[in-house]
Amino acid sequence: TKFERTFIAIKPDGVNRGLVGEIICRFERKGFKLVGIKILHPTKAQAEEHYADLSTKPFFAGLCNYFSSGAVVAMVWEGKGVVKTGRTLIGATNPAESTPGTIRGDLCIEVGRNIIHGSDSTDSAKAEITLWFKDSEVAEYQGNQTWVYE
Ligand code: YYY
Ligand code: MG
Repeated sequence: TKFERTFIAIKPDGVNRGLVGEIICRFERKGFKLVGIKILHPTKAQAEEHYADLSTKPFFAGLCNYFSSGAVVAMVWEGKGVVKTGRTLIGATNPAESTPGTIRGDLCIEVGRNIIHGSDSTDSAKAEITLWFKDSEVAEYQGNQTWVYE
């Protein structure tokens, strides 16, 4: 495809708080294209694999318990600069420091309940999309790109 992709997951607190539509809306209205979406309840092992880079951190066990504690909405979003701009839409890791106007800045309070995950680089995006999605679960379609891009 022409544009890069990122992996976005609405964590169990975001799903249980009914913030799925709100979060999708922010990516959609920006102009990014949703090319993969599903809801699933991750196993502890899936959470540990997803967050493997953080396995030495003191919060790792709590993080994996939280991530596997309920349903997660896993998504693939596509667009120019979507990895970096997606992180900007999400806001800083600690919601106490996330700017108002960002997803975390507007919708949550604690770092351990920060409602959303987004890939932090194009390399991690590729790895995370592969971890959570089969090729057949990602759709190609035209979308509104002739109106979003010059
Ligand atoms: O990519 P991002 O989610 O913004 O932060 P990471 O540094 O990758 O950490 C992943 C996840 O771990 C974070 O969203 C919340 C949790 N966490 C935590 O509970 N306590 C910390 N001090 C740092 C991160
Ligand atoms: Mg991260």
